[in-house]
Amino acid sequence: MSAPEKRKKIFSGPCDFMLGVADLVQLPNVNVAEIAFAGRSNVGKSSLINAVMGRSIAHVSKTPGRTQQLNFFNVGDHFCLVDMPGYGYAKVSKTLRDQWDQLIGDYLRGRANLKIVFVLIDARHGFKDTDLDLLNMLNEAAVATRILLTKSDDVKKPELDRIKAEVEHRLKKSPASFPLALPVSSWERSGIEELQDIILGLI
Ligand SMILES: Nc1nc2c(ncn2[C@@H]2O[C@H](COP(=O)(O)OP(=O)(O)O)[C@@H](O)[C@H]2O)c(=O)[nH]1
Ligand SMILES: [Mg+2]
Repeated sequence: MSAPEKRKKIFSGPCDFMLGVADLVQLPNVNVAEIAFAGRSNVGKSSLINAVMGRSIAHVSKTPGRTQQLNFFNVGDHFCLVDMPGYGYAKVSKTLRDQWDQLIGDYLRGRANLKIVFVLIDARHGFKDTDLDLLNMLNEAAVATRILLTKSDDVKKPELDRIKAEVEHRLKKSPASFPLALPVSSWERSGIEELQDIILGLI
């Protein structure tokens, strides 16, 4: 099967919501590869997941910081897509932040089939402290990580190049992370096929 055929088969095939998990005891048993997406609230995670899957599966929210659960989707029994709860929203209480740390920490340590966590970073701003906290957790758990620079349509090329270089420089301190960041735009659908191919290479 050619690469475009394979892409079409998997990313246009069935994609079913399995469950939302707020507590680790509820984690499903998954026999296929697990592919997760994480990022600050409002970074464009839902839009990107929808662009990758070519349909609306993740809720594009105007009120960030609310979903505190891991959402599992079964993509045609080929892989399991995990939408991780957003973080870094200023108005969230310390209790909720602690819950997030606990849930994500336990999740990252406990998943044998977790192939990669894509960490979404706003191409207009680069890393924030909370992103670096997550990178540290991913390193400690030795989970493969790859940075996606979202909303790249909204930054001029020289600025995008500058932020990308800055992010990649910081990644030298993150051995679990792939050294290059991939710019994406859900609005212009740029970088989406590359991202699909990365996923196909892991499942
Ligand atoms: N310029 C631009 N804006 C985007 C893009 N993707 C999402 N957004 C906007 O960013 C905001 C947050 O998007 P959403 O997908 O809900 O982010 P989430 O909170 O991370 O799930 C919304 O206003 C989107 O319209 C993109 O590719 N380019
Ligand atoms: Mg969202």
